[in-house]
Amino acid sequence: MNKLISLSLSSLVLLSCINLYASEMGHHSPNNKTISTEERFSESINNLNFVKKSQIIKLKDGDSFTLTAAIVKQKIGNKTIRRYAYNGSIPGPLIVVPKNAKIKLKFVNQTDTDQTLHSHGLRLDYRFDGVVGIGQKTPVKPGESFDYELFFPDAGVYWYHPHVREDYSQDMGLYGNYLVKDGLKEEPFNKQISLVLDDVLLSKDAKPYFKDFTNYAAMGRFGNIMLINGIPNYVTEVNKGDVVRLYLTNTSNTRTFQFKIPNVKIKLIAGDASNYEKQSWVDSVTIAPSERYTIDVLFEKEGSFNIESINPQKNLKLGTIKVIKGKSQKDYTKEFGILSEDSEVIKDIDKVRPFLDKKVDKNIALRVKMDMSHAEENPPEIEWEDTMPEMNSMMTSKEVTWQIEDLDTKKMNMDILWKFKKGNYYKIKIFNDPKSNHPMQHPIHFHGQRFLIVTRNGVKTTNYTWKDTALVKTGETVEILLEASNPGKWMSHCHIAEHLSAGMMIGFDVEE
Ligand SMILES: [Cu+2]
Repeated sequence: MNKLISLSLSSLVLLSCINLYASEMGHHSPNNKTISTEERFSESINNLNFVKKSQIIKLKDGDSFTLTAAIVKQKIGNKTIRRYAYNGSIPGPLIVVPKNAKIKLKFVNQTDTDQTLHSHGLRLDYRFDGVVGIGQKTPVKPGESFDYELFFPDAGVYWYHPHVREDYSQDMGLYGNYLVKDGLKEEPFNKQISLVLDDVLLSKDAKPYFKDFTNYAAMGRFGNIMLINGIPNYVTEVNKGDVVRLYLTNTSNTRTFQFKIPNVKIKLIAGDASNYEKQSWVDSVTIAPSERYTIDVLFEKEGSFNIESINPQKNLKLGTIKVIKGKSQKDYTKEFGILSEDSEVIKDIDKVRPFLDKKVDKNIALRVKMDMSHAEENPPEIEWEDTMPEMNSMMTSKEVTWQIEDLDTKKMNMDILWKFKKGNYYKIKIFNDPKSNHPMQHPIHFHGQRFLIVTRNGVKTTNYTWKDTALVKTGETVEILLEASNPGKWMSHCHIAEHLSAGMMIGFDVEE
């Protein structure tokens, strides 16, 4: 939405009303319902502990672990704000487990809102997927707990977060990584660091979060302060000569990052749920909400290196890597210089290759229904920034419905319930309609399964990685091949938190 948008008369009236009640407590909303302060989530920081440093927790097969979500406070810039944290930290503990481990995780809710724990990307038992109404009967109420049984069949980087009002609870700080290690593989790097990318909105025009609806429902709540591992101006230190493995996760509500460290060589290793077939050199990594990428970086020179997110509108500095002259260590420079292949991933995908050219099984289109007239003639492929913050903040899930339409059955959102058979592959063609009222990119996530991105605008992928989320840009057609490997009741949805709250989800079953 770069250009001016013309509004219909009714929406102008509506928007000005919302504007009033957002700034004046107790004002009447468009529905003539009194909005009281109770309907906002609390912003109090009384009697709260400060957020702590995140821990690394190593677990083995059969272990049990307790994860407690609670209310904390955090100083960001010159503001101290109310936050949510898992085990006191943002991100929550980095949970390191061996591949194929089964873990019992007791989740305790000490926040003041309903929660669940969703383990993003894990092909686990659907009853422990944390989706209310599908795998889990009820949310975990404040003061209650729930015992999750987790299973980690795939090596790589995954993450956990609530699956109730993500636009609020996740934005408040509820997210953390799982790192699943394949103990048999040699790892040619000196140091590994998980970088969780996020942003938070603390500008003077920021609107509060409301209990009964989601605001910023058009573009999502873009933050104005960039966070790595929960903090602005993140700094870390590595030694000169180090090859550093960076695990990137985007936990923001809506921001797509174009991750870059200028003046170093970056090697792309892995996507969401596996290594790439072949490693490659990259300048930057485009990472949408909920996606993960693993990269190796060689720091040959001492000095300060910026971590940036670059886009056509802004260059954002996310943090700094300080390269110091450290003590001598194993030299992985030679290994770093080689682009290797992962024979296991290649073998795994060999089994799937016969299905890559199969016919399309499901056709969906991504659209929005809102009380606004046509927006743009040439919308950008990715909305990198909130280009219309005033209007975006006023659009709520009551006026905006984001839609996934099944083009064959004409069904919409949760009226869609696909039936898949375990062991089969399904080609799903996703069209992001650029003529929709407000076209925008959507990171489409499938729960409990993995898939390959087969084509983008008809162009075939030449180097595969298993994915659980596909960024579908405005106007783009993306074909994915879903491997129905994990039986149960599941959902697929856009991972822009506000789009999910505004309806953008479908259901699917995988039957034995
Ligand atoms: Cu979306």
